[in-house]
Amino acid sequence: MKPGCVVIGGGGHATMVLEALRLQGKVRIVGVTDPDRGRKSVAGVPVLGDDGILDQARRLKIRCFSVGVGSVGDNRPRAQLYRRAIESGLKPVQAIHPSAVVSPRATVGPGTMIFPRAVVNPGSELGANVIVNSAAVVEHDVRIADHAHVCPGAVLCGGVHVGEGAFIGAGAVVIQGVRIGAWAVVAAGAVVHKDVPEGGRVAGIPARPMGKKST
Ligand code: JB2
Repeated sequence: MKPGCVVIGGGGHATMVLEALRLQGKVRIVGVTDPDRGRKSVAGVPVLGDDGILDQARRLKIRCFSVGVGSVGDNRPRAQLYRRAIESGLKPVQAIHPSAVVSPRATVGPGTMIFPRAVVNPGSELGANVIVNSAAVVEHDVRIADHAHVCPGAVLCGGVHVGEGAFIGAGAVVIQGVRIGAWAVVAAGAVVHKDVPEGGRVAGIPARPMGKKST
């Protein structure tokens, strides 16, 4: 029998995760956890309760999980939920949409999700609990550390490094070889041609620290 799976979080991102898991067909989706008591089901999947459910996983025959919270702009909640589920003895499951193109020479970490029409090219290494969102392009030899989120339509050119928990906004372009520091934020539509330090926040074309006027 396929392992029982819970999706943590029941908003918009969870609907994407649920669809990828369903189409992948490797797990039996048991339910969703969400603190919002008004939410009874998500995309036809029952909301089981809040994250306290994770401690009852054995009784509910749940063996694995996927983080279904997108937490745009701050990946810390996603990282915390991932650790919480691991501490509850659950195994992270990948959610790779069948229309994504993932090179057999790329490596994809546990709990990582790759959404429709995304591309991950040879030599790239994706850590745990990473999101490569719809139609994002991860070129060759890119490294993306745990909990980072590459939003829809973003392009990471060859050899880019994305640090732990970094956030790359929709449609942003990171030029080849650039390093994005841990927990940094790249705004939607930015074109990044220089390294961004840990915790840095940049926007614009070319990207500059947020809050500073272009000259
Ligand atoms: O600690 C939590 C928690 N915090 C918020 N545990 C659990 N299990 N669930 C949590 N949530 C729930 O996540 C909220 O109660 C809410 O139901 C859900 C967040 O839903 P929302 O649609 O606001 O955000 P999202 O993270 O699912 O989606 C955002 O990020 C995606 C990447 C949206 O901006 C999407 O448009 C975007 N594609």
